[in-house]
Amino acid sequence: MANRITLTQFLIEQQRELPGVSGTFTLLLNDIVTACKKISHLVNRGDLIGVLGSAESENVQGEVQKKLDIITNDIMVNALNWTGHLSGMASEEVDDIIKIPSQYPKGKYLALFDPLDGSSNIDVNLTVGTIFSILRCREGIDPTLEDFLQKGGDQVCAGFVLYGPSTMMVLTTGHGVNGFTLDQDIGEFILTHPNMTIPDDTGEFAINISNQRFWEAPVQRYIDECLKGEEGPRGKNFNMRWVASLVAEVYRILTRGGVFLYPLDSRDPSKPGKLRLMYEANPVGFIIEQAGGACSTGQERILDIKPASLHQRVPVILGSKDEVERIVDYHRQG
Ligand code: FBP
Repeated sequence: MANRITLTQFLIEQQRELPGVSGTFTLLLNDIVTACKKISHLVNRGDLIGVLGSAESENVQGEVQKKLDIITNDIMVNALNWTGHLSGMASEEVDDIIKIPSQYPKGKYLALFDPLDGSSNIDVNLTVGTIFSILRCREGIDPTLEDFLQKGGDQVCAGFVLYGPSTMMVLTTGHGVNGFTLDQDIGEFILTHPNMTIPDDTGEFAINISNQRFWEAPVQRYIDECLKGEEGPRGKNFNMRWVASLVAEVYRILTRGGVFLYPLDSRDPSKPGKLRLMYEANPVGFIIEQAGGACSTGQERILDIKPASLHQRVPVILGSKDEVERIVDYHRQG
């Protein structure tokens, strides 16, 4: 344990190696860390403090919100709006851009977040998380929607926090992927998983198979071949997992490889997928690529998409590069 470093020390040392860095970014990340520590505490206490269950209200996605969806959103907003590092925010739980109150200075970054990912799991005590994406912005302005609609490839930083058996943060600033475990005794995230990388090959897939009848032919073909195992064209057996928490699926893939699909399906043509581009697909896509994996819609690289709206949904296929490329190839073949 002796030489393990804290997240703050890691960031400061990483920033020292980068030209022209002011340190504001490290302060912004520390604000996000403080918010996630508060959320970790609340999630852990659950029914002891009455924060489980539904809030009887709907978000812009038309989903019934959990009490913790709203509470965690407020924690993120209140931890970030006064600091002077941001010009604006966007959240899965809020329809429009979240403006910085006029009494506070505005900074040179934008923060986009899913305050409680996997919220359908919160009442059944399974892993949930917070996902965030940081973009650059002209300093001191009131940002417009156009300022937010930047490609995922332009992200400055992306991360997620897992509230599971242990609380972990996974982070990239475009220089690889590192994992940190929250030491509850000292209240600090400690670097425990340096330079996380995803094996190119895998024998594990994750998809909600109950939607199979709605999938397109390329995904039907891919999953069918996996299920046929060593008797089939792949000549090897595959295992399946589905946690229904994107953060948990991505962390498993960062740890032991695998491929995750929430593909396009025919249920509702106005929704070309379930996951949201700006605060789910883009941040996990950046992390996956920085760890040597790939992230696609099946037709195009997620990080190349020019966003059209704040809560835009996209099909997501991510993980071990060889499998993602095989699925993309099946789409090309039609
Ligand atoms: P939210 O919980 O933030 O709405 O995220 C969506 C999500 O829960 C992902 O975390 C997960 O991968 C997926 O939806 C699960 O979908 P389904 O309920 O269809 O299995």
